[in-house]
This record gives sequence, C-alpha cells and structure tokens, in this order.
Amino acid sequence: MTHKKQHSLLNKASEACDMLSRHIKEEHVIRIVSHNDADGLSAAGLIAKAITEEGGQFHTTIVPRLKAEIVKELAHERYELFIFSDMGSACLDYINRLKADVIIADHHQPNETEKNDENSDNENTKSNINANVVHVNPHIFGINGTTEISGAGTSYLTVRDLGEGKKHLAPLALVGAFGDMQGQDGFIGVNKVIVEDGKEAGSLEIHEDLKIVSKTQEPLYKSLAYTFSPSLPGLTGDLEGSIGFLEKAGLSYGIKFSDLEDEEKDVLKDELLKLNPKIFGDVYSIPKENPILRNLEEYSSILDSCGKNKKTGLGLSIVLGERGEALDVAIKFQTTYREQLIKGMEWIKREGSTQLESIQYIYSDDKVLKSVMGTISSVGISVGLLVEDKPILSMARMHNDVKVSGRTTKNMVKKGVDLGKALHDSSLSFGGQGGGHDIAAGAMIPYKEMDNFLNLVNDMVEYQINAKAQ
Ligand SMILES: [Mn+2]
Repeated sequence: MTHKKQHSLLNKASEACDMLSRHIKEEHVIRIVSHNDADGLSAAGLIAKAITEEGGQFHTTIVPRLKAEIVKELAHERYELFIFSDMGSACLDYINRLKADVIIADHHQPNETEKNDENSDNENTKSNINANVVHVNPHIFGINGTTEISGAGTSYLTVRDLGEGKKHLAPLALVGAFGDMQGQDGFIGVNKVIVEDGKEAGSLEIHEDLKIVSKTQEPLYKSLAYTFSPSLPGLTGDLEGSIGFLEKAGLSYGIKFSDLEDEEKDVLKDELLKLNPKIFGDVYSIPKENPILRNLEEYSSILDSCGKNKKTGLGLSIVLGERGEALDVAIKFQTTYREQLIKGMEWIKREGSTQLESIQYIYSDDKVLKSVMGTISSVGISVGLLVEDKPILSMARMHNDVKVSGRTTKNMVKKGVDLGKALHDSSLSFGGQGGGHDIAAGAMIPYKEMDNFLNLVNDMVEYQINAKAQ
C-alpha cells in the first residue's frame, strides 16, 4: 500500500518534471515562489540549481506566507511557468486562476478544491484543478506530509528526472526536511527514498557520530551549549554549565572538538551519553561540502538563521553554491541567533514558568525573548528546567494582541491533551483565532483577554485529561 502511494506521488512529480523540462527547452524564465524558512529556501534553491544545471533561467521570490494578494499580483506577470514550493496547496483557488502553467510542490494540507480519495486509482477523476496546474503534494496520495516528506522533498521529486537526473541534489531535500523537524529521529517514508538516492549518487554520507554542533568552528563548551537537538540537560543553552561539565571530565573547554585526541573524544562521548543517549547516532553529511555546511542539520540551521534575519537572498545564494563572504555573513546570523537562545534559556532558568492547575505559561514583551520563546519553552521541558506533565504556552505581546505558541509532550497527548483543539476553541471565545496539531499549536488573541484565555485553556486541558481517564 505504502509502495503504491509513493508510486502515485512519484508519477505526479514526473508529470511536473516533464512540464518544467519543456519550459526550460523553450527558454522561458521560470518563476519560483517559495517559503522563507529552511525548508522553503532549500526547496527554491534546489529547483533553481536544477534549472541552472540544465542551462535555464529563473526568477525567485521568497515570502513568509502565500497570501491571495500575492497570487493575484503574479497573475499580471508575464511568465509561462510558475513554481510554488513549500507552499501553494492552501491557495489552490487563486492559483487555479493563473493562465500560465503552474507546478505546486508542497507538503502542507491542501484546501478543499482538491481533496482526493487516497484509495482512488486515478486522482484526476476527482480533481477539479485546471489542466495547466500540476499539484505535487503527499496528502493527495495519503502520505503524511508532516513526517514523511518536506517541501524541499516534493521539489526534489519534481526535478529528480530532469536532464541526466538530479539525484546528486538529494541532500538538499533532506536539509529542508531537517528544517521541518523530520529527520531528527531518523527518516521515514518518502524521505527514506531520497536518502537512498543521495547514497546512490555519492552525494550523501551517513555515519554514526556525536551530534554536537560546530565541531570545527567553536570551542568545545560552546559546541555543547549550542546543541539544542538533541538537548543536553545542564549543558544546552548553558555556557557555564558546559564549562563545569568539561572541567569535571578533565577536558579542556577552550579547544575545538576537532582538535581533541581520540581518547578525549571517547571520554566526552561516554559522559554525554549519560546525559542523553540520543547524542550519538546517525549523522548525515555531504562529503565534498565546505566543513561548515557538511552536516545537513547545520546546513539547515544556517538557512534558518538567514530566514529569521530576513536575508532570504543570502540563504538562496548559499544553496546555489556561493561560499566565501556569503557564508561568513550567514554564520554571523547563526551566532547571533544562538546567543539569543542562550539568553532565552538563562531567562527560563531564572524565571521558570507560571503554574496553573493543568498548564504552565511564560510571558514576555522583550524583543529578543519573543523571537525564541517557542524553542526555549520546548527545550526547557526536554532539559528538565520546566515540568513536563503540563503543556506549556509561550505568550509574546504584539501590539494589542498576544501571539501564543503551545507545546506539549507525546506522553501528554497519550493522556488526552489536544492543544490544537484547546487553542482553537479558547481563542475563538475571545475573538482570536488559533489551531494546529495535538502536540504543537498556536493562536493570536487580544492582549486584554490574556488571563481569561489562559484560564479557559487550563479548563479545557483539564477536561481533555479527565475525559480520557474515564
Ligand atoms: Mn515545509
């Protein structure tokens, strides 16, 4: 069954590939529109790189969210082919009105226009999108787009058969997947097919290693403090904690990991395994890449920093192969972001969270803290700075509103917690809006209703847990 679903997705992607190939041959400039996160940047860069390799030309725009107005503006542009990557599936109604050819390479839930029966043999029988639109999306074929393939993944499948084949670009698809938190516990589904492609092309290597960051760039104590995934209790986000840990282990904290003797690396590995067994495992890398980008997770984190600093052009140029100064600038953004995370973790350590009966929350209107709240709240739970038996809401003030991001654990979901539902229903009651998944969700509510909102979410979570216990 799985095999058949994947086959249908690959077929749809090769239909898109034929369309792209035709436009490149006709020397049309291809219009790419993509998302501003690590996945979206990998997606756009991957397509652009494939087009360049085939001697074609492209024009790219990166946006935080695909709004109807953007699609309406695109309708006035004179292009023969539009490609939407890591976005588009939620905007089918408007995209459907474009007169030119369109490829959508997305992995988000599509809107109602194209909802196919996943068991249908011929998806065209139930589709009401126009013939000029090719929609490559795992959900249409009953494949989970949250866990099994990213936007960069669907983009990769779209260019996979171009020219002599593009399997050497497979690692970029996985960079995008890491950006969307898909590979951290190993790849599954279509992502696994992409892993095999990369291995076959010789552009991807997998070996077991310590999963700490910046092994060749930063002193060891920073490598430990900057490692957020997997997290290390007492070390993640804690520079002093990391120094103390290394001194106790008899290792010099100012040396880079890459300069350690083999025996010292073994000592470090043994000590880190005691804190989190996941710290040693499969590491995915591009063997011929610059050491700074060689590890796919770090590549992804660099693109993420470019996006967060609104330097999407920089991120894109790195995917397209620019190094040197471009990479230096991107690394500075990454360092700044890491320092912000450290500041956030120190804040959590100092202030903790505010407790209600069934939930906990943190609130800030500090500009830096606001930008890292979602990450520090979930890492705060995983390293034990915050209790894990209550969902956490991070509240960040935005003018007259509060942006809420909620996170909980798999264990709490098993106990009945559905944060998506709780945030959706509670925000509606106070004139806001929200929703998401059971384990992670978000909302926007009026600032003056914050306390009432928190109390209602608290009641709803309590109700969810009680209902499940009965
Ligand atoms: Mn994505």
